[in-house]
Amino acid sequence: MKIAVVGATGLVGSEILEVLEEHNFQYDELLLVASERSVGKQIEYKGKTHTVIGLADAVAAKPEIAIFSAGGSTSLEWAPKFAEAGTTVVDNSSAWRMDPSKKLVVPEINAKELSQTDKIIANPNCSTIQMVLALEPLRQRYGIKRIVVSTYQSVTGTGKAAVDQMMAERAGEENPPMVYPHKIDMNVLPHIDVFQPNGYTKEEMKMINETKKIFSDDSIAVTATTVRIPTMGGHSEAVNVEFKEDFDLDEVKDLLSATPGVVVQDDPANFVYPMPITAHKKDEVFVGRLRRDESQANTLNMWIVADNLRKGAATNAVQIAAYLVENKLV
Ligand code: 2RA
Repeated sequence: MKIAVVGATGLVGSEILEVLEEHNFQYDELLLVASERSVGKQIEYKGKTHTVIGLADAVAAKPEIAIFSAGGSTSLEWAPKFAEAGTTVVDNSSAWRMDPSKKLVVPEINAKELSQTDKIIANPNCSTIQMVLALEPLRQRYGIKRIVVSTYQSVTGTGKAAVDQMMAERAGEENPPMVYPHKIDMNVLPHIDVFQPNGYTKEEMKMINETKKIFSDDSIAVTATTVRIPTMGGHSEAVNVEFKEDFDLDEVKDLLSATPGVVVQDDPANFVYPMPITAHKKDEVFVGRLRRDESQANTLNMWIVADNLRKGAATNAVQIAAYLVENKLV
């Protein structure tokens, strides 16, 4: 088993390496791949020095699996080349997510749909993954009519340069390089990714469209407001979900507690609720503040937090890769 990590020098790339090690993912050879400017760079990993190679060399090496986190344009150009060489690509970018011929996979929900013929598999957007994972057991039990979500997203979702902007502002540096159109430290930006003609941002449209695709249900109404906040540990989401049938709050807690990958943290009397600072570096999705929306029938309010670089990116991708291996799909 030869596995390639494409974009190995980025924030998500290094998280993928950590998760592969923590999950004890078995391989014979690991290829660390990056763009031309990082080729030749040495990376210490699991007591070994790896030299970063370029994309063409990685295609020629014919790995069984390539986990991509190198941005949409790299994926569009290179994922098909890997696929043609027989490699199965698990792609973290948005390039293939809404392509009807590609599967959009959260393993706990829809990995069963994967087959040997899926050579490019899309990893959903981070803010979508944590929401759908927490909603899935409730969807199965009560059916979902409508979701209203507002997010509070970590700067790590933008990448290292955004973390640098925030930390430079915090340190009081004059004129730090700006990734966002405004200051991010001590601020909140109701703006993630590019504004669309309908007034929503691309991030908001990803949450809307990807949710329907993962649940294979276009009848679910979804609306989203996505917001960047000056934090690093993970993304938080206030979710208001209207079910088709009425629910019992204790049953909701039991269903969520029994869901692999979901942890309920809901003890307001003792100030226990999910937070990015406690979700940081964890693979699970944390759910709390569970309460009935008293303004509308069959409607629940919940607070969902996950490390966006873990379940929102690296962990989900590594779980897809593990599923492919376990089920002999590569
Ligand atoms: C963000 N969803 O947080 C993005 C990263 N994929 O900006």
